[in-house]
Amino acid sequence: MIKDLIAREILDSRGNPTVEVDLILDNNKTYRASVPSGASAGSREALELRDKDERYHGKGVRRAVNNVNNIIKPAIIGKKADVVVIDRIMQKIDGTTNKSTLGANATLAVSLATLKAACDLEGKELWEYLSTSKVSLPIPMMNVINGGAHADSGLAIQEFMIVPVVPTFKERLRVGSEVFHTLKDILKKDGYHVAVGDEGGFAPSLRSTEDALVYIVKAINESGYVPGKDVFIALDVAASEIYNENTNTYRIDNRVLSARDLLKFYSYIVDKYPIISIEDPFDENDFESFQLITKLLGNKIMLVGDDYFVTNSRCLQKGIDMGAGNAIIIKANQIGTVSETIETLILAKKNKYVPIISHRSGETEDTFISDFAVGLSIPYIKTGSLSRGERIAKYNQLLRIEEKLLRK
Ligand code: 2PG
Ligand code: MG
Repeated sequence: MIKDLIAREILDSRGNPTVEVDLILDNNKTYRASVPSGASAGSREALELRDKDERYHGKGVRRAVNNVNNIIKPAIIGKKADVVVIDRIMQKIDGTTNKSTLGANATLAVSLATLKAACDLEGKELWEYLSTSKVSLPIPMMNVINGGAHADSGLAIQEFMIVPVVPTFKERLRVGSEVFHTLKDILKKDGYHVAVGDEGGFAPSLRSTEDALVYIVKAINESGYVPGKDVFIALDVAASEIYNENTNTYRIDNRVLSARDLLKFYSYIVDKYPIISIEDPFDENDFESFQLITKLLGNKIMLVGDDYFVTNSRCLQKGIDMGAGNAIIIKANQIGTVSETIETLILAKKNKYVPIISHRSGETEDTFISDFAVGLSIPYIKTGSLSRGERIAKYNQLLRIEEKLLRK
């Protein structure tokens, strides 16, 4: 039974406040969870409640913390640690479709802490507790060059990721790390800065998208791997960030492109480089262009909806009905509870949308997404580059899980 709930304001990897919760059971054990935070958030995401006062440039989360301590706590004390039940109670108290009363940062922290308590009561690890069938280790999409809202590299595309597809997770991590360090060397040799952006990837002032792609292919080759065989490339354009709604155009590589011209550019780079997926290729409200690119490139690559779908089953259903996209980013804080996250995941799988679990650009040391990836058999994980502790913590957790699975 839940005996106590303590929420507090902690800092995320960018030094901004976020919510952490300790849930205490009547056996006096404590279960801790914290929530991440996005920079290029979709407009349909559940509300991340911020204080908007003088503290922390308005980013304080004392209201969300108070909602846990004063509203959620009295409603769940004495209840069993059952995540579906606790989520429903919070949804009912909240009463909105986007968690705007309590804040999705408040509800997700409680939801995750409840999940951790429930699985410990069964003596299981989180990934074991979540698994219903055969589990597998995900393929990482590692964000080695940062642009967009995550860095001041000047690159329009937010994330250039390498995707090592070698057999074990341990080897995928090794390949990723080797390519990352080769990339560092060749960027340095050409006089570029190799400081890292929010997700631990480099943020060099490259001239264009193609320049970044060329460097990545070179780094894969020079590391002794074969681009398009051992290692692929994934892109997150986060196109809402480069979209101008007044002119209905996109700014990329010092050019201003219509959706149609942008689509031509995507077709061109997909032909030329070993790209396996493009995330949020157009503005989050332009489902028609998303539908069109899926029609044109859907048999070659994954067209991934992040801001389009925001881990929300209603938004995903719209994509399914239109044939827009064929893959989906899963981020628990976009919807605000564990059970709704899993509902969206099930809907995606049922309709053959490839799920990709993801961190946020503002992260904490909580590694729950690694366990989700394995336990829920999610084939891909986006959790940043090969630097920064909050990213590496997720990779290291996957190493531990794989080791345990191989020992079985
Ligand atoms: C994204 C994410 C994570 P943010 O757009 O996919 O990489 O970025 O958390 O800033 O929304
Ligand atoms: Mg994204």
